[in-house]
Amino acid sequence: YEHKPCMLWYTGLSGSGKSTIANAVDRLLFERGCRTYVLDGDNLRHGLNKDLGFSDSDRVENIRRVSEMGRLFVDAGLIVSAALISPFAEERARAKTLVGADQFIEVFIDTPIEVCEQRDPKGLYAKARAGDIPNFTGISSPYEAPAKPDVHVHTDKVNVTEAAQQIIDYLFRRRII
Ligand code: GGZ
Repeated sequence: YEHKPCMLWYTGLSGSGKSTIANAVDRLLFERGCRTYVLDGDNLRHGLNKDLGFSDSDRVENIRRVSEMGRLFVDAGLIVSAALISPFAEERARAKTLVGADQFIEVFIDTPIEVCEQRDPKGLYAKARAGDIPNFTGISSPYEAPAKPDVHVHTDKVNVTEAAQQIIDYLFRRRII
């Protein structure tokens, strides 16, 4: 299968399902024979971005590094998935410019904070509410939802399989795959 390189940029709250959906899409693309790579914010924070915390300026730097790295993989011809909260519209716009507007696909994983907090798979929301995690997105740090995402995934209406298919359908329509 032939495909065009691009960057799928997943944005959404902690616990919204970004990584899960990005990995489901990546698997489908891989099965089609696409060359792909996943950049996960939480994973990268254990290595490349170990020195960064969650202040506004550290998040800006986190997003900058991931976009620069993503750009290298796109240049190498891959379909890159970046899953980061990326709470600031301005930084997402910067990433889009850096990667190239026509190769950048903003995917909004739209899960209401009540649902994320209910799931709380790592107990982070409970800790943030208790004041044990400062600058927690959605609680003590802002999240700017995308105004016009390329793909808007309503996770209260679709499951992971359907969400992944919605993104694959978009890539078909755009003739990327
Ligand atoms: C938000 C935090 C925080 C704070 C730790 N705020 O659900 P997770 O655990 O696995 O993913 C979250 C991850 C967010 O890292 P990102 O690199 O995606 O964020 S950003 O794009 O804003 O730079 C969460 C965990 O780190 N985590 N503390 N204070 N999320």
